Amino acid sequence: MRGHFITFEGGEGSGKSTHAAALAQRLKSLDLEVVLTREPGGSTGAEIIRHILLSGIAKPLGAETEAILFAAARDDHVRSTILPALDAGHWVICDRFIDSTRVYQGILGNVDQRLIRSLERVTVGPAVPELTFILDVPAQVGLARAKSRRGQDAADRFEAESMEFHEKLRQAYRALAGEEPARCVLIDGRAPRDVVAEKIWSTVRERLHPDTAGIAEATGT
Ligand code: T5A
Repeated sequence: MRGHFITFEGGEGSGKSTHAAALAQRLKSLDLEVVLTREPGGSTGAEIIRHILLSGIAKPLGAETEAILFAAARDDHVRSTILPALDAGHWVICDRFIDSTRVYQGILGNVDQRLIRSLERVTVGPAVPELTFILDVPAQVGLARAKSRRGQDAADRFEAESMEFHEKLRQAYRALAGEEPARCVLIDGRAPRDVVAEKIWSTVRERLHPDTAGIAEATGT
């Protein structure tokens, strides 16, 4: 695995897609090869499973079955998209990954941690993120943003959960950031977009040195 793997996490409407795309753009401006992807989805098979999960038709089967479906999608995504890109030395930026399963299904859905960790071991293999940005916004702010973005469309399976669910989700992400400080960076997502983007960019520069990566790529060192 020669590339770099960065993930974005957080509640609904916290700004993950916005900032994953902004970071991808910045890395591309340095002539780096970047793959911007998302979960659930990011490969043909996983996009089919995304449709099943977000439509809510799997909800009656319970959180454990949903966790297994997210894992099936991840397995396809990791094998078809993420690992080939990392092996080719590319930068992979993923909108949601393992922490979403840990938090949504593990903590909020009460799925046994041993099952969550086993599914993770099987699906992720060497594709462990080096850096994870957790965008933190109050549930009310995130849901209002998500609602204004989707317009007249109906809320999906998880967005439609209660305010209490989304506030617990926020607390679970904050706790996770505290448990894994070497990988996870908690970012205040309430700040203006450019402030959030600068914080993300300075962290990536400090930890993964993209400015010199382009030179190394070009010279094969
Ligand atoms: N899920 C996923 C699980 O339960 N388990 C799993 O293992 C996985 C992988 C995915 C759902 O699946 C669940 C979690 C999710 O519920 P999704 O459609 O991919 O669903 O939805 P989300 O990931 O929640 O994405 P959203 O699009 O809702 O939120 P984002 O990406 O966090 O927010 P973004 O960037 O689209 O921004 C929302 C709006 O806010 C504005 C943007 O312009 C946009 O309009 N915005 C800001 N406004 C003001 N200030 C800022 N700083 C702003 N940043 C963004």
